[in-house]
Amino acid sequence: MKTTTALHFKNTFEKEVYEGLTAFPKRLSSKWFYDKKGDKLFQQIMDLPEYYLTGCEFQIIDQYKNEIATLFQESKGFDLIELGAGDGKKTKILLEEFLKQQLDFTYKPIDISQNMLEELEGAILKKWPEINIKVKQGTYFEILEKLNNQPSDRKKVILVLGSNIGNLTHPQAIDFLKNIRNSMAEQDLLFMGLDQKKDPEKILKAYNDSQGVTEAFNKNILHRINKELAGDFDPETFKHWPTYDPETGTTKSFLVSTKSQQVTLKNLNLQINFEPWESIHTEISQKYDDDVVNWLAQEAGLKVVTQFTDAQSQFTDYIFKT
Ligand code: AVJ
Repeated sequence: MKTTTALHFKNTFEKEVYEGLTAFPKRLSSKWFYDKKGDKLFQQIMDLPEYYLTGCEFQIIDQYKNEIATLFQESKGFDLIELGAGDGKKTKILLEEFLKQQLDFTYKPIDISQNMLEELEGAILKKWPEINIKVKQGTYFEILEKLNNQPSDRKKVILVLGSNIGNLTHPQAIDFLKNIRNSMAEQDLLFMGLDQKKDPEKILKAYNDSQGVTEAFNKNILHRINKELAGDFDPETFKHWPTYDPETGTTKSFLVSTKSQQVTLKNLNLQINFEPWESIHTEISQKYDDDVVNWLAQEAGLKVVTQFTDAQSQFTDYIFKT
């Protein structure tokens, strides 16, 4: 019983869930994974043996921290702005190096999750009380908007680790990079980690781990809908299904209904029908190569100036300038 009256949504979550589940094919955005439970599950994912991304980038940063610090340093000081800081596990290696080299810097971690930010700030100040840290909660978009509206002459280094932009399609990634570029002056740098194309089997395992943590992470979006929109999804009747297309480098994750069923979301006054084996597309995790990265950069008016990779070229951290 779809309502015939005008629809009023309390927030973008309601609006996007409504639009995504009444569309064909059905979809839900991966940005809704990250409630309190989702944050915890993603932290568990980063510790999984199959989820090689975190370990690879950790290793790269640890190996090249000295060179990286030299590229970032600036006599008048710099602001390290991290988009999607999470628990800051990899960034802490850099912070430690900057402190060791007595660089003048301010750390500005930004995350969509206030929880994660509070934990991060607490952990950092406990370890290094002398650090200059200013946390900010918000989406990438809101933060970039703010950066653009408050130009500063201090050098900015923008950090986006963990292949976080892999959740965007190429056109969305170009838009995002253009936005970042608009906030960058000549001296500023963008440091971005991007997961590379590799053995499809290895990629698939990273999104389908043996302990089922990624499955729980994917299904958490259904639990969240149940909780926040008074829904009656039975997550057990959906199958976690990641795919990897080596031609495009796109990993896609789905939730597939194992039977014909009807789901009600009371708060949206909405009933949704699922055909047997009908899918909900929940995430893309794009994999890259140097050609694609150079193309994206060029489209956004950026240039790759340096790059660091691990011994097996599984993951690469790129430094871009305007
Ligand atoms: C945080 C977007 C980089 O796509 O690899 C991990 C999220 N999803 N396992 C990724 C994720 C499933 C992750 N990013």
